[in-house]
Amino acid sequence: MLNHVQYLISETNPGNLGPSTAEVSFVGRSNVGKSTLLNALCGHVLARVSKTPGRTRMINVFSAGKDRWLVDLPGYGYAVVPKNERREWGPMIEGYLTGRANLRMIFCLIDAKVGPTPLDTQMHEWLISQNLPWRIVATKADQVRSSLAKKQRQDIAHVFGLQPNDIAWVSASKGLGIQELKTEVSRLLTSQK
Ligand SMILES: Nc1nc2c(ncn2[C@@H]2O[C@H](COP(=O)(O)OP(=O)(O)OP(=O)(O)O)[C@@H](O)[C@H]2O)c(=O)[nH]1
Ligand SMILES: [Mg+2]
Repeated sequence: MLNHVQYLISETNPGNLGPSTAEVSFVGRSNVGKSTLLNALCGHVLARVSKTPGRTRMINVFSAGKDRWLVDLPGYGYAVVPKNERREWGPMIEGYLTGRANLRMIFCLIDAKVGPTPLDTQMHEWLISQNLPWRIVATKADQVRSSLAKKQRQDIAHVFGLQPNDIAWVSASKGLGIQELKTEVSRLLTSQK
């Protein structure tokens, strides 16, 4: 079902978004690879990617079928984004994440090489406090030397109280783990809750 994803709408006010039947979203620090992963999952370029962080400034909604959404969110932790936009980030993202009745999963992206940053663990704790569904995805796995990958995956999982196999380990540029994640997203968007 992810082969025919189309851009639907961009919003800064989550209150303006209409209802969906099912949706999944992607959160993480700026530059972690959210937009790139979304493009890889869909097999074509949809979301804007940039060499400079802070590219995604709005809630960008993509449709994978009638009222089935994939939602690309602006990243956190990028200081160069103008102050007023940074101030708006919190209410915008929090409003979105807490306001969606059919949000099936929030994929929390962590840079595989860098590991979780304090802002990542803060976001994770906040999701738990809100009782929202989350899943950890380590991105840019191609950047981790293969001799270190096993230990790094274990260490990242440990920070979130998980086993290595509980986190997705992906590389959008090399295609690693993408098929598995596609299957997972398709299931989330089609299942009867
Ligand atoms: N090596 C490698 N680089 C990647 C991968 N995925 C993304 N990148 C690069 O990381 C940079 C940021 O990617 P984006 O997808 O724009 O990141 P984002 O999380 O959407 O960033 P914001 O929109 O600023 O929040 C780009 O230069 C990508 O090419 C990957 O799997 N491997
Ligand atoms: Mg982006």
